Amino acid sequence: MIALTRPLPPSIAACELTHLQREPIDVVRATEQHRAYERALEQLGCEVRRVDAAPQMPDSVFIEDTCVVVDELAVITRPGAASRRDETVAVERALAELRPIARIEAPGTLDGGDVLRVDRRVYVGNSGRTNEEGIRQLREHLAGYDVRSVAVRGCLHLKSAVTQVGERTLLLNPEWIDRELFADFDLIEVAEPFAANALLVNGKVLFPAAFPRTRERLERAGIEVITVEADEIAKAEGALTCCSVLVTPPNRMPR
Ligand code: CIR
Repeated sequence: MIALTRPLPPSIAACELTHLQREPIDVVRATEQHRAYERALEQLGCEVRRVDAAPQMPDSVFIEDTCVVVDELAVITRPGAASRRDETVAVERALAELRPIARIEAPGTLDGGDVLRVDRRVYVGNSGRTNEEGIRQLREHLAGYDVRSVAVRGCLHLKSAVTQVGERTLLLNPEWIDRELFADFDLIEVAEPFAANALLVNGKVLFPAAFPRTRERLERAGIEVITVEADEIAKAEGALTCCSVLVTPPNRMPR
C-alpha cells in the first residue's frame, strides 16, 4: 500500500476551524506527531510518499480532503473551504502517476473527509463542505459503486462521525450520524465524542492515544490497535484519516 502524505506547514495556526475554538498550535510538536504518524504507517506496511510541501497553505497536511481514490481512478475534489482549493494541484500531479484522473467541478464541492468507502459502497456526507452537486458528480465518476448521500450533524466531516475499523465493522458516534444508515454492519460506538476517526491499514487500526476508553472497546471486539499521539494536530480540527491517502499500487491491483 502507498500512503500519500504532505508535510505539516509552518502556517498551520491559520487553519480553517469550524467546531473548535482557536488554540495556539506548537508547530514543532505537531510536526513530531506527524512524523510519528508516518512512521506508524510504515510499520503497518505502507510505502510513505510525501507530496511536495505547501508551506503557505495552512491546511495542506490534511491531504485526504483533496481526492477520492478507488481502484479504477482518482477523483480530485473541489474542497468546500475556498482557502483550500489550491491544495489539489500538487496532489493531482502525484496521483497522475497512479490512476486516471477525474475532477469535481464548480459549483460542486466535496471534501475527501466526507467519503467513506467500504468495498463497492460509498457513503458521502452532505456536510458544511460537501454539497449535493459534488455528490452527484462523484456518483457519475464512480460508475459501478453504490454512492449514498448521508446527513451529518454537529461535526466537520462524515469521517469525524464514522470510520471503518474491520472488514464489516464501523466505529461511530451516534450523536453525529444515524446508526440506522449502517444497519448491515457491526457497529462499535465511541466512548469519547471525538474518537470515531480511526484509520484501518492492512487489517490493523491506527488510533489516537487520547481516547483510551474507545480503544478498549475496539480491543474488546478483537481489533488490533496501534496508538499515536495526535492531540496537537487535532487543534487544527484534523484527525487521523485526514493526514494520508491510501492507494493500492497499480501493479498490485486485481485485474
Ligand atoms: C479544515 O477545517 O479543513 C481543516 N482545518 C481540518 C481538515 C480535517 N480533514 C478531515 O477531517 N478530513
